[in-house]
Amino acid sequence: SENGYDLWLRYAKLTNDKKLAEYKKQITSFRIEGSSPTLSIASDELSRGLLGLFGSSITQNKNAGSKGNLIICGRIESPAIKQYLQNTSASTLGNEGYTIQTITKDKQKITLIAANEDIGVLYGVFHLLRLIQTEQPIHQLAVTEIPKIKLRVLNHWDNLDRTVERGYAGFSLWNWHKLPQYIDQRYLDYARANASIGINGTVLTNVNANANILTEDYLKKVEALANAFRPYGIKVYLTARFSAPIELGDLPTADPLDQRVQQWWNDKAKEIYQRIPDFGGFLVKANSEGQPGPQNYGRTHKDGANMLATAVEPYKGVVIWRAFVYDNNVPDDRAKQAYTEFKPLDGTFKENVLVQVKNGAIDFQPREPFHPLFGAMPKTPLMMEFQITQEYLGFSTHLVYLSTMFKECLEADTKTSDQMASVARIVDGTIDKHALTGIAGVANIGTDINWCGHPFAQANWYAFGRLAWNHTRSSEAIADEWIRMTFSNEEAVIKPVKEVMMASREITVNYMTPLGLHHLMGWSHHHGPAPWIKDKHRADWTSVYYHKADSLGIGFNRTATGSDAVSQYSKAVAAKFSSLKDCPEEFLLWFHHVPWDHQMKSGRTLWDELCHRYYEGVDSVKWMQENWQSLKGKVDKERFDEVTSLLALQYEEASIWRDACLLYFQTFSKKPIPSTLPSPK
Ligand code: GCW
Repeated sequence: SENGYDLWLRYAKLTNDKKLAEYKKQITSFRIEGSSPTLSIASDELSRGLLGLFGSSITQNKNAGSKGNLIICGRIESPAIKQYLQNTSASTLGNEGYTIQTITKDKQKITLIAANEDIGVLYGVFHLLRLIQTEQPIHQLAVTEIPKIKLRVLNHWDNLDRTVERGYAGFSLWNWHKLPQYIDQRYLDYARANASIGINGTVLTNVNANANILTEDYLKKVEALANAFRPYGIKVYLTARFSAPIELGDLPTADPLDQRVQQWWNDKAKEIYQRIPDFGGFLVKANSEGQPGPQNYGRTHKDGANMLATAVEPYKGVVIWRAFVYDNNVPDDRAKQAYTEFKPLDGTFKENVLVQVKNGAIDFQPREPFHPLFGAMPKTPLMMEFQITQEYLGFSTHLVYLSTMFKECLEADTKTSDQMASVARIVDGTIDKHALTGIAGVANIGTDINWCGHPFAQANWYAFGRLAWNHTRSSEAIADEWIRMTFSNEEAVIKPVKEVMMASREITVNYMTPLGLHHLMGWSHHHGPAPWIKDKHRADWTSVYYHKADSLGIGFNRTATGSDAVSQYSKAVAAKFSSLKDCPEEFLLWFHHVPWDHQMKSGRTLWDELCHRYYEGVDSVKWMQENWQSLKGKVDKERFDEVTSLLALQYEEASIWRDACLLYFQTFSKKPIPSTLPSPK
């Protein structure tokens, strides 16, 4: 049944007979040069993929000299591959890159998939299969692919009791109870899906960390997972609870400058690497939201990160230290804290430390300006942290394609260099010449049959991987291939679905937090609207802190007359955001407290514009529903019905968002809802 378990790897038989015939002519068999666990996965994938797509099986040739048009896969160093290879120097491909070339020799057509390492071959196999899945021509291929970012990692916020913080797709995949003996097929399917999009690392555990993961009993289980993932090119990382030396080691302190503490971590690292020689390293959330950290001992993030970096250094491990820090005892604007704490530490971290920065300075909002740390720490590799799970974007209930949001941040120009210093070019090491680079996505994966809860949430996992490999890819191209692989190659399906996906994030921003509003979500759950929440627990966990609506207007003044958070950006960017006139309207209320009568670019007043946005957002969900209905009979009933009900729920919730926010803000603006409202998207 079409329950979504197969993700984008459905390999449904091609329905275009003409194209099918062409592909079949082009590929009559395949051969794998060499043998290894990774190469057998590549071989299985080719057999399975081509069987599905062609509807008939393809033979595997064991020996050279076979006739017919064939695929040959293997390492560049293998003589059987080398003889065919055209103008590709192995040195440019690195460890993970690959080349796919069509070679014609004595009337024989060979599709060559070659790489320095086996994992590159597997990536190349997925690439070729994707071309066929999406009905692209393959008769004259000259592909060279090299990832732009080195560490492409999922962050699972999975707890040891299998609950998932901010997870909306069931429970954690990791069945700690049955590990290490029992390797669930699901682990392999997970690894395969990740390999198909080039993800090469996974942090198994929540950043709100439990020290127990570092005990021997758990490390055995982690080792079993690492062994299962290794052939798919995926390294395992763990979160390190900073106080673990106290909790597990009976030490009186976790002070990073204490020699016993250092020794404890050195020993722990040694123990881990004995089990898992290619262990990726540690991810750490310290001194944030109550988590322990070096500041508990009067030390800095640098001291903490470098201590762990020293421990994993002999084994080539890395430390990924999060810049998401905040503390309610810091009275300043919450948006400023990460920059305030980290910027002065630039240049003090060891070489195997990356600082992982969320895309925006608050917290994974539907829209945020890029984080001011990007471009501000040239001596430190900054790793991007996106959230794939939709904590503030309707959970797995709302259809929101996040690629456009990821791209908006990646393409933002920080103006911190003479060159075009987009966030992407900082993260990928181009601007500051970093070899160690990384990007993380907080996973939206769980035990739900379809992995992600919403059939369309799969597209966000997919898009994250595709962008992590190559951030210059367009959201539209990514959506196009995902739809073809996941649903159908029919234009009547692709067009409406792509339109819906491409518009979906802006629609969500409109019905949740338009014009730069943020964090209006209900306390703690972060799902529905609660713009009225104040003074519960702490100021900056409440909505009124962020929107600051009053009788004069609405918005957070972050200019020099307010919190001055703008000054954390480069001069040029700060000048733009500071100016009421030049500030892009999508960030207006992020940076300014604006009078209700302020005239917007549309000619409407701010209040009327706000009403327009909220109504437009909700009406556009109706438009999404209508589009989806046009697919009846064109996609399988199971997923059709599922998305139909989810969109109905989304419509209901979008309406609640609009009504709750407008009725509440109206108590300040004291203005009527305008009589002319926009027509849907
Ligand atoms: O987004 C917020 C979440 C917390 C999360 C924290 C973080 C893991 O509400 O659940 O904790 O950020 O990123 O550390």
